[in-house]
Amino acid sequence: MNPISPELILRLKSAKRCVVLSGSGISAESGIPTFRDALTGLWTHFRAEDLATAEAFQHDPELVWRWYQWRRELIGRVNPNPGHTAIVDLEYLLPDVIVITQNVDGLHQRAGSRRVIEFHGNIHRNICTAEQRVIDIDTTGTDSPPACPDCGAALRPDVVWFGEPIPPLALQAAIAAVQVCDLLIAIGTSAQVQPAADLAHAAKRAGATIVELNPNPTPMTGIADFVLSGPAGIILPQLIEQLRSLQATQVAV
Ligand code: BV8
Repeated sequence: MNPISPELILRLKSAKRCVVLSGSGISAESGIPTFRDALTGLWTHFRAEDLATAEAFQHDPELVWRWYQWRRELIGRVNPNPGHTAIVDLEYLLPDVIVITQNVDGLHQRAGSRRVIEFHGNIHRNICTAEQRVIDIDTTGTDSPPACPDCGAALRPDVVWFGEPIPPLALQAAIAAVQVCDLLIAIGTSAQVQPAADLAHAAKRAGATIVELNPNPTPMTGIADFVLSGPAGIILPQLIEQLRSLQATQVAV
C-alpha cells in the first residue's frame, strides 16, 4: 500500500465540491463479493453480465429473481464498513460532498451518507414491469417474481440492467455534479461499465483533481492525479484522520 501523500491531504482540505464515485469494491470489506466476483457458491456457473439483463429475466424470471433474492439476503446480513463510514465523515469535513454509487446495496445510505445518487438503482426496491413504478411489498422468501398487487404483472428489482438506460434524474444529477466538482474520488470500481466510468473523465475534462482508490490498476488509473493502492476500509479512515489533523493544526495556528 503506498503512503498517503501530504499533497493529497492539502488538496483534500481545499476541495470546494467533492464527488465520490463508488463501485462494488467499497462493499467488499462488508462481505459483499464485488460484481465481477459476485457469482460465488451456487451461482459460479453464471456471469453477472448474463443475469443482470432484461433478456435473462424474460427468458428465466425465476432464475434471475432467485439471484437477486440471494443478493438481498446476503446484503441484509452485512453492515457498512469503515470505508462507507469514512465517506460520511468526509461529508462533515468538507463543504460539499456528493456520492455517486454504482452499487445497488444501499450501504452508503445505511452508513449515514445523506446525498447519494443511485446510478444503477437499488436492489431493495421492486418495480412493476408494466407500470414501471415502485411497488412496496415484502418479497422476503419468494422464489419467483411476485405479481403486482395493482395490475398483476410481474415485479422486478429496481436496478439498471445491462442494455437499459440510466434513470434520467440520476444521470442528470450525476452529470451536473461531475461538471462542477473540483475533486473526484473514485473508490472500488474497475471502471469498465459505461456510462458510469465516463463520469470520472467528465470530471477530469471539467478540471477536477482525480483520486483513484483501488488495490488494482484500472482503465481510470491513467487520468488519476493521485492513486491510492489498497483496500478502501483501511485507506479511507487514514485519509480522514490525516485530514482532521491538518484541519486541527491550521485552526490552532
Ligand atoms: C447503457 C446494476 C444504453 C445491476 C449494473 C452492449 C449492449 C448494451 C450495452 C452495452 C454493450 N456493450 C457495452 C455496453 C454498455 C454497458 C457496459 O458498460 N457494459 C460493460 C460490461 C462493457 N452499459 C450498460 O448497459 C448501461 N446502460 O449503456 O444503456 C442505453 C441508452 C439509452 C437507451 C437504452 C440503452 C447500464 C450498465 C448498468 C449495469 N448494471 N448494476 C445489478 O447490480 O444487478 S453494473 C454492475 O457492474 C455494478 O453496478 C457496477 O457498476 C458494475 C461493476 O463494476 P464495479 O462496481 O467496478 O465492480 P467490479 O467487480 O467490476 O470491480 C470492483 C473493483 O473493486 C475492482 O477494480 C477491485 O480491484 C476493487 N476492489 C476490490 N476490493 C476492494 C476494491 N477497491 C477498494 N477496496 C477494496 N477492499
